[in-house]
Amino acid sequence: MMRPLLPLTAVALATAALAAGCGGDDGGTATVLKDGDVVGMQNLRFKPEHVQVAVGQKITWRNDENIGHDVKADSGAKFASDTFNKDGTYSFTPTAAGTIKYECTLHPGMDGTIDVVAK
Ligand SMILES: [Cu+2]
Repeated sequence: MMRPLLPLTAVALATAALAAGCGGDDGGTATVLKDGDVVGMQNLRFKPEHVQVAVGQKITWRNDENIGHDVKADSGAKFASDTFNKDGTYSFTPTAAGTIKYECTLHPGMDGTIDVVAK
């Protein structure tokens, strides 16, 4: 009787993994940034990790903890900050629609995604 249950369990787990999406940390849903919103850096994470902005809309990151962080694009754009400390900020303005993947080079797993949409 137990044997038929195993494949079902595997399917359920695979489905759950797919549903998580986008790294699994933010449910895959992009937070639409408004002018003046910032992406925080806290507990070795970008908050929120997945954002959406329009072409030409400035994105500002702010370090909210007593650990240095940086911001470097991995794909979809070219930017790289110096390391900055608590209350320090860094900004980037995307000029083309697409998906930007970025990271903090100091902390493996501290990654973010920006969906840049046409105005
Ligand atoms: Cu970091």
